[in-house]
Amino acid sequence: PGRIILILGDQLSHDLPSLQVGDPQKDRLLMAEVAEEASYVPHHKKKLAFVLSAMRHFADELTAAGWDLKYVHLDDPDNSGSLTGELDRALEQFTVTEVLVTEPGEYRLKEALNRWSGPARLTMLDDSRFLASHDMFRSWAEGRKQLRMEYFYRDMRRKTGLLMQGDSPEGGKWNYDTENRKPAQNDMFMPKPMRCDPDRITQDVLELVEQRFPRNFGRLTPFWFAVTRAAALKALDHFIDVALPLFGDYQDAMLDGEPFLYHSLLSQYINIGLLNPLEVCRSAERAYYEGHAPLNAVEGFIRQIIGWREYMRGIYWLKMPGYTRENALGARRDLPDFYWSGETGMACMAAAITQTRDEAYAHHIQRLMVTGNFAMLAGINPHQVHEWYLAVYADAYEWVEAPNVIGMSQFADGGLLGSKPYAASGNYINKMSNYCRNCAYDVKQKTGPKACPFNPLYWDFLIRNREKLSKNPRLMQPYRTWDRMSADKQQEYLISAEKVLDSL
Ligand code: FAD
Ligand code: DLZ
Ligand code: SF4
Repeated sequence: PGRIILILGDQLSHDLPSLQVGDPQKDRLLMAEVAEEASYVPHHKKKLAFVLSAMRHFADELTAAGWDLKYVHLDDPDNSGSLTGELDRALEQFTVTEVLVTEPGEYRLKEALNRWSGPARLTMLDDSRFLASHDMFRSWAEGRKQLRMEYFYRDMRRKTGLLMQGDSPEGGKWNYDTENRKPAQNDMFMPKPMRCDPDRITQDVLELVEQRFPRNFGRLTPFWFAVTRAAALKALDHFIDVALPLFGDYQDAMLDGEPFLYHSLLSQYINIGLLNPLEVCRSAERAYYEGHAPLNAVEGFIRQIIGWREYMRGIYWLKMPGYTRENALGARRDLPDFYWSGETGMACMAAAITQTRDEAYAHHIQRLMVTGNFAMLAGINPHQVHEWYLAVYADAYEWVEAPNVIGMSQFADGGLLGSKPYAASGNYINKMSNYCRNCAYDVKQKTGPKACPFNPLYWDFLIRNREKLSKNPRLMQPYRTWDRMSADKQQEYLISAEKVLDSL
């Protein structure tokens, strides 16, 4: 007798381990759209449509490749609402002794599958689409006093041979980040992301999402994401052609009216399995050796994928369960409503949030230094911040989102992931963007009703958390600056901050 192979919504890869070991002559595939996965957070409408449409396209490809596949639709009247429930139903229909699944990306679902006790044995395979296995990351992390992405990244360079000349990094340096901090200007030529027209399948899904999730956050149309591997490969080529050469220079830049700049917009395709992270890196590396893109761009891009992305996943599995509830700074305030409406006079926040609403996308510096920075400075409960990020981005899965939010952006893990909190006043945002020109607040004013809220909140954050943060060598300087201020000035900052916080 064959097996049932369960394929999850973010496992849409033809080289998935469970498909590699499976036998189309004997085994049966199961894919299911279920309420539980569609609602464990209130996903953005575009994210729902993206996942469901990509699942349906992938199922068609598998069937065309000769697999016997059972596909359960969300509006199937017998749908049990959960993946374990669908396994139970499939096992009533087919007698098998083994269920095969590639390890889920999220702890929540892995636990649910491990707890499942059906009439068949469940075998879980390691997900080979990542470079670092759990064991490899654990042994790398063990025995280190401090975990630093940079050293992990160098190991991944050596392991993959990406941008390596023998044992040495291409160009003599491992990291060219210092060249990647230019602010952008509006008169620059801006590449546009590749847009795909929705086909019949996607149109059905768009109707379904509007009908089943009318109140979810986000604008559903225009919907232009790639939903097949072939289209995602085109999006990859398009990025390499038009944006990669300047990806490095403007990696940290933000510009009003330009949500995408020189970013790749590939994370949602990689995370769902339509693109393989290593193939993406090899394409970028090829562009460097062919003279199409400079080293600072290509190294920076590759570092995000084989460095940060893998590192985040390692931290997640090292620290779960419990990681998403960490709250090292004891932040308790509720997430302000304007994270859902975009209605705020802060131009930088309004831009990041409305763009998130429209596109299910914001680039890294917006996520980190605008919405993330504000939440940390204002002392928003990190679990609520985490749930927001997990819901609103098309690329959001907990294994990558939680370390970025809880660790990198909120410092809620107490500094496991970053050596200091990414806290910044309006000055940083003004340096890296042009948002402040059209803002209801004045970035130059430090206190008072017109002052940029980031300014007093920055000091309030440092003072509120002085006991926990003042020993951090990288924060010595700001605490010294504070101590040199007059008592009146200090008081003005704290009163201004209180007014901002009261208004949230
Ligand atoms: P590019 O700027 O073009 O970068 C290239 C690729 O590098 C991305 O596609 C992605 O695969 C990878 N990458 C870059 N930065 C990171 C990072 N910090 N961690 C992991 N991979 C990275 N990324 C997600 O994939 N899912 C998330 O849910 C997510 N949540 C985030 C939340 C916060 C608070 C922050 C600060 C970052 C988050 N990131 C997340 C990381 C990063 O912001 C996104 O990967 C990136 O913005 C995706 O857009 P892009 O494909 O245009 O990226
Ligand atoms: C994100 C998502 C959504 C919205 N819907 C489904 C679904 O209906 N069926 C499914 O198998 N997977 C879905 N997914 C992706 C899963 O949530 C994802 O596989 C787990 O979170 C593990 O990473
Ligand atoms: Fe953002 Fe402050 Fe600049 Fe306004 S002034 S855009 S709130 S940084």
